[in-house]
Amino acid sequence: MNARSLKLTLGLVALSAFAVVAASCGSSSSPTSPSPGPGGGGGGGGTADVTITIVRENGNQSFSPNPATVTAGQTVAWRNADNMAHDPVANDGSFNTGAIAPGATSAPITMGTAGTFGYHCGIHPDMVGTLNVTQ
Ligand SMILES: [Cu+2]
Repeated sequence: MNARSLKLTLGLVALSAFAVVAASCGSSSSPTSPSPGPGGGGGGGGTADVTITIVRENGNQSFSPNPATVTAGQTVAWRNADNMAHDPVANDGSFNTGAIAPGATSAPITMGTAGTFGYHCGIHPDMVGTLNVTQ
């Protein structure tokens, strides 16, 4: 190997090393790794403390469990097990998941205030549930 081809080889190595760095930079912009909240105690993993399943449009049997119970400060999400979109929204407007596609789970919603919250589906108002937030 003469000096010229050695230089060329080194240049290629440097180039491919740069490509690897660039590629790993690109992929690291994907979702940030979830960090467990302070105080420990379950949860973590980016999921809610309590997940309520949307079964189907069926009056007060539309959500499971119903009523659901969560401690103030914890998070709740709704998982849509039905084959149509649903939109859990508090009767008092304090929360609204937005429409949840079939098979999808809403973003976790933090329940900051203790109380009993009735909610319904914004798309199918006959779908009703209750969420008890304890102190
Ligand atoms: Cu609905």
